[in-house]
Amino acid sequence: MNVQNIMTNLEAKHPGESEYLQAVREVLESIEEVYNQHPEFEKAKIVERLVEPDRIFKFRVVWVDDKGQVQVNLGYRVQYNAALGAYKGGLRFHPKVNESMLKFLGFEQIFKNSLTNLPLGGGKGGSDFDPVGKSDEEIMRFCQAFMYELWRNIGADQDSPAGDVGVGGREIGYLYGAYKKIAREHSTGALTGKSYGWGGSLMRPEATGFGAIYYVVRMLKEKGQDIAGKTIALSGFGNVAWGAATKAVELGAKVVAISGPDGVCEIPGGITKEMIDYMLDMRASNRNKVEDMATKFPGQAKFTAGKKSWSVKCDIACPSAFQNELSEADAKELIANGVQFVAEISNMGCQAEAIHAIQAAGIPFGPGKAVNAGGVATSGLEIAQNAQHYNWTAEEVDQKLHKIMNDIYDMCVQYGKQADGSINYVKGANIAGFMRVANAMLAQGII
Ligand code: 2IT
Repeated sequence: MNVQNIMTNLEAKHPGESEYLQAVREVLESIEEVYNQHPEFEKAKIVERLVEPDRIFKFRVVWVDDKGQVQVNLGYRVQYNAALGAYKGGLRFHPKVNESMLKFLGFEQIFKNSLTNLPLGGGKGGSDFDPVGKSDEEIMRFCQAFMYELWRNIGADQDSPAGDVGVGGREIGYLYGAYKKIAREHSTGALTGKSYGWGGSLMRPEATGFGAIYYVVRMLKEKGQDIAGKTIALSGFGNVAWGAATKAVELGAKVVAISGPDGVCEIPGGITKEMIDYMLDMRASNRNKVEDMATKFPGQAKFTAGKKSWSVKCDIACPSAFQNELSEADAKELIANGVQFVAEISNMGCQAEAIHAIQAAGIPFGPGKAVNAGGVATSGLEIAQNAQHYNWTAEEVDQKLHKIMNDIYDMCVQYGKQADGSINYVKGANIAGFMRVANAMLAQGII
């Protein structure tokens, strides 16, 4: 494989799909050396097959808003690769959703799901529907309209969506209700992130954030450090930041920043349990304003409009909101302020130049597809419970999640250890994730 040739080809075939091209380039650059040691991969054109999704469904979603007006959105499901199992990955509802974004997310999902060591293929979907300012009824009607189209293409052994940005427990409830009504099947594994009591797994809401902190703890341990007493800057205030804050505080760390599209909330004394609980209300309100935290807790949280979390001095920076949210300039500001570790909890949270700057400064950098894999891993555990018609306790699920994150960490070290003893976690995650998929594709023939 010659990465530049492949990229030139893809750029010509998919012009303007910047997020997709960025995600593919990062993986190919990481695996190039190993790939070229395996002529059987080249012969079977593994990379050329991997970079194109198996198929993409694109559909119109029509619904009626509270004023009685007809609204038209676009819906998508990218079924990327099923070498390891049925397609698995979240749904994103956000006005900027387009094919490039979902292809990047689906592509990342293949390797992330591979890292979990569970039988999960890679997929992603969503809509350009904007949940901000929508009523509960509007969200329900949109979810039902979205499922009118999607239901035929999902199922526990076919494709199992879950949440992502803009899709949480409430949306999964409406989507699953609609799915059951149309498909006439109580097939619980067709969607994950369901609530406990009707097929949901305990710990799934916490899993992405908890898993990320388990991974960060290992990154620190590698350097002989402990998370207790460390300051952490998170971004966003959604499900991922909520879970990470909960676990970080439990382990004695201090979360000093969260953010929103409107700006940053600095919390010099560290986030409290009451503030973490309030993050859930902020998300449920659909206002998408982090300023609400400072209004509710005036003495503890200070809001600054237009600023990001990366302007706040911290030991550990964890992007946990959206792709490319941390730029090269942000990375340089963090480094100047003494950041010691950076771990992406959002998918592709850092721009490529930011990662290069962080790594060049000798700061350990954990990539999203490894750090945030606890979410989809626990979705895999939810499907396993659904197949057994059984529920595990929170302790059982957490124990399994913790082991999966430790195993992912170990794999990243195994494949990412450099000659000078440092660990390139990006390389480690990409190679470890890729090898399992490539070997499965080889074994299953030219399809
Ligand atoms: O990015 C992700 O891994 C998710 N949004 C979770 C996917 C899942 O199927 O649980």
